[in-house]
Amino acid sequence: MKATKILAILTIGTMTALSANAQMKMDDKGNMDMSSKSDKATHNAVGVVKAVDQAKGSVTFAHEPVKSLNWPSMTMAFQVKDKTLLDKLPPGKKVSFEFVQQGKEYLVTAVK
Ligand SMILES: [Cu+2]
Repeated sequence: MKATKILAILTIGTMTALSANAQMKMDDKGNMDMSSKSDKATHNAVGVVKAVDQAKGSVTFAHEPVKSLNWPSMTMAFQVKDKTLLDKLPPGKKVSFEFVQQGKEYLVTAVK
């Protein structure tokens, strides 16, 4: 039953991502290379670094809404794929970053 629920959530998430893409197409922003068709969708977000845990390799962001996941703005922790990414994440800095879902966690894969 749990799997069914997760599948439903994923389906809604995909639909949301597709409609977000359609809107972007109309806006002609040029950033259309979204991986909504892959299993491991990459999400883009903007957030302010609130805390960094070097030992755990995690970062807490106060992030803005994430359309591709239908998330409102919130403060939450992410794991980083590579601890060197933490060098780009001084507390207080506002960055845009990419992340993927990995099991129950969210993993930052790139910081811009
Ligand atoms: Cu969040």
